[in-house]
Amino acid sequence: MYSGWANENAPSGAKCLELLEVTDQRYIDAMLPDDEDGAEGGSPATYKVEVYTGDVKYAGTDANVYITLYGVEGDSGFQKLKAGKTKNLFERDQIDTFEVMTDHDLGPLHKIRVKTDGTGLGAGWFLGHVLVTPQSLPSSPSAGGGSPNDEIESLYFGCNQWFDVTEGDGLLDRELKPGKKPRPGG
Ligand SMILES: [Ca+2]
Repeated sequence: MYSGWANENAPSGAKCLELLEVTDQRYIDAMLPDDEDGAEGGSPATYKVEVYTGDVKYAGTDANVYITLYGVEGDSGFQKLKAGKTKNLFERDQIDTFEVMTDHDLGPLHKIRVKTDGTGLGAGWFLGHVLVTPQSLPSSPSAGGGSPNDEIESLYFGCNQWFDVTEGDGLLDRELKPGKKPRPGG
């Protein structure tokens, strides 16, 4: 019967079209990353973040701490500061070092935001300051493997305040601006 022949052909024709579309879409998707090469700020960046917990009684905390870096080219997003290995973070008079990674270079940083979730016993935290140092990317692994490039300037974000609902202004969320590192005895 002609109708049967026609009905059999129609779906297979449609299938062919679908396959073509899928192939097309995959082709386009595969091409997209290449097209983005010319886009601004496309390469990922890493920032070394050093957090100094103040030398004050009960300064340490076991609460979770989060950071956002703000640059002229965008922000890092809300990121939890966590250690690669198990370590008691954010204890009194202690420096904890982290890496914050972003999908593009943020440009000159003008602000950071630090926040704790206030969890755990004695959740209060006295933050001394935060140092942020943009890291140069290992574009070509060198044989020497020493320090990356020249010295890159660290940004000093002073705080010297509590992140504690029962201390000071009670804030658990602060924005810090870069400033001059106070000289000892100065
Ligand atoms: Ca701790």
